[in-house]
Amino acid sequence: MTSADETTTVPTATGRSIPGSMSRRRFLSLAGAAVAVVGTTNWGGRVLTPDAAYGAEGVPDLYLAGTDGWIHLPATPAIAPYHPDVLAPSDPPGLTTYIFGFRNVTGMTATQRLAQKNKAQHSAPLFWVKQFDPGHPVDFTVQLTNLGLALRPDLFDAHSLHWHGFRNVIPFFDGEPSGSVSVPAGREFTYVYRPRDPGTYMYHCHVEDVEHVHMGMTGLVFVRPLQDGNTTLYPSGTYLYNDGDGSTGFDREFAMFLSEVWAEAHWADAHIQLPEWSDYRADFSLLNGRVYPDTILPNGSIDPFHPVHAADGDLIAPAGHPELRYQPHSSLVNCNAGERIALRFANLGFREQAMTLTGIRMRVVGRDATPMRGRNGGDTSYETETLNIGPGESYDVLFTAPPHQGPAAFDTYYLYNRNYTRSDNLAPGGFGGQATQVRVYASGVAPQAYPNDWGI
Ligand SMILES: [Cu+2]
Repeated sequence: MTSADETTTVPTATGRSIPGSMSRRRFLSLAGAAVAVVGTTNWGGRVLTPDAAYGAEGVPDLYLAGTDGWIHLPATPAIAPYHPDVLAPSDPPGLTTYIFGFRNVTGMTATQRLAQKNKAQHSAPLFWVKQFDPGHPVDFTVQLTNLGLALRPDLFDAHSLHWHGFRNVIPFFDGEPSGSVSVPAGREFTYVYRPRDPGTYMYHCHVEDVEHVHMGMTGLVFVRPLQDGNTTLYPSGTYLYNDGDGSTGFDREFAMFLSEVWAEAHWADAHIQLPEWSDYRADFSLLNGRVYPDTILPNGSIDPFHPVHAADGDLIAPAGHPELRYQPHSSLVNCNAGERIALRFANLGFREQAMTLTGIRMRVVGRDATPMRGRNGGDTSYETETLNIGPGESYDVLFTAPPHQGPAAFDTYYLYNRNYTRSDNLAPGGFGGQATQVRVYASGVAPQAYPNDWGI
């Protein structure tokens, strides 16, 4: 996904912009002279010497690995011969679909980290960072390594990290491979971020991005505002934006990441075939990497800064669901009546989606990491029951949990794609899709330890 943030002005060799009236020949002549001067005086002849590119050093805030792997989607009805894939490993049971993806390998030993080859997850690890504070300037660093593809050693593709819609100061850390660096197999690189703009973003590998994104190398990242900690504007002290009035304060937050699986393309990568992308036809619509009703099953270990894994570094499946070992993100929203809930939506499938929350009004307070404020600061937020989310877009919405009605312990509201072929994936009785539940309790849901935490 190439986005506008990658387009910047091009400085000349002398650091000046090019006057519009200057001819190309004149510019080349000046630039050549500048290089010659710099080469002989300032840089001591290093101008044309290849030099290695370096990222940050030291312990990174987060360490991600790119590799391949397998996830679980409903096996029936089958899409012969593509789904389920006959090459899927039998351990854990239930795996059906070949993917490329990321893993959180923060704090692992080298042995554990290398053992995560062919153990990618989808969606990619959810993480967040605090807005850069000029008063306490601390960079956020993410190290990325490339473990290679176990099933396709012939595909020696690099991987990269690209925060979609994110304003990088320089393109070096952008991750778009023709304008910045990417990470070949066996190597590592550390990205440095100074997030200036709070909001919800998505990140993805930008190498062969139609393929790598669709194969699963994508997830959600968000930036917390500097206003966080202010308990005067809103009691929880947690906000979506620096609103100045508490209007984006919330009590709980849930990421809702939308992606898709075209079974034939995933099968093709596993079987050394080339998919014809103009035939694109998503068979599955996923919410946080799962399809309903898997979306309401428990989280795995998803706190990015306190990861828990098996002794060999592998992910631990949610209790009773070994097939979901590599899809750790739940989409179930648990809350108490009266609480204000933030939903962070991002879509990195290739189709527009329409997410409806029945019975509860949502207020859109942010789009594409931009608060809903006009040029004069006026409030442009709006209420809706349905969000139309195009590929590469993000939405921040708030709702207030309605009073508990009972008699059950919780009231259930459905959040689903109003295109029923995507909440049910075209097939009766088996293929779930982009749907989940909001469960409102009278009280007793504990505070969240991290986003998407159930509080139970
Ligand atoms: Cu990649």
